[in-house]
Amino acid sequence: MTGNITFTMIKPGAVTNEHIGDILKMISEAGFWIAAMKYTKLSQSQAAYFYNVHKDRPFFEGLVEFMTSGPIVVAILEKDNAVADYRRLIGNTDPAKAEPGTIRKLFAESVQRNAVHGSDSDSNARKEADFFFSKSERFDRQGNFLELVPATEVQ
Ligand code: IDP
Ligand code: MG
Repeated sequence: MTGNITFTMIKPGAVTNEHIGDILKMISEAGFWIAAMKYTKLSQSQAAYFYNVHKDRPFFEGLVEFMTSGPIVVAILEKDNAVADYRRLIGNTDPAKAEPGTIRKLFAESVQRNAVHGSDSDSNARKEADFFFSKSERFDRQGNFLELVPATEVQ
């Protein structure tokens, strides 16, 4: 089976406020299969690399500090139209602008401490998934290893 995937992190804040269970429940009920998952903590260099696209933004230093401040949950989510559907489920970056019922509206504390990450494109989803998980750590709904299209073919 070829996965249509996105990548998520439950960020520090949402983890220490004990929202892991609430957020995973919303993810499952929205039809996403949790293809891979782990509990980890980002190093300074991992956080800086992950958010490299934002390195010149005024919020970058604070973002790296926040993202390394405590444990996170990282996961690969599989579903048709995963990237767009997950962005809809999490809501706007700024919880004040997020739709009611979205994960960020419910659990974000601020624009920075906004509960979860969601990939913004298929190619970034693939890069982010490969950054955290090996081939033997991701599974499809039948319990087999999740086969993904070669990274070079992901737009
Ligand atoms: P996204 O997470 O909705 O894709 P991005 O613009 O990619 O939003 O920003 C990455 C992360 O950087 C956000 O999720 C948030 O934690 C943080 N961030 C974005 N904009 C701001 C800001 O204006 N102030 C503080 N933190 C911000
Ligand atoms: Mg983003």
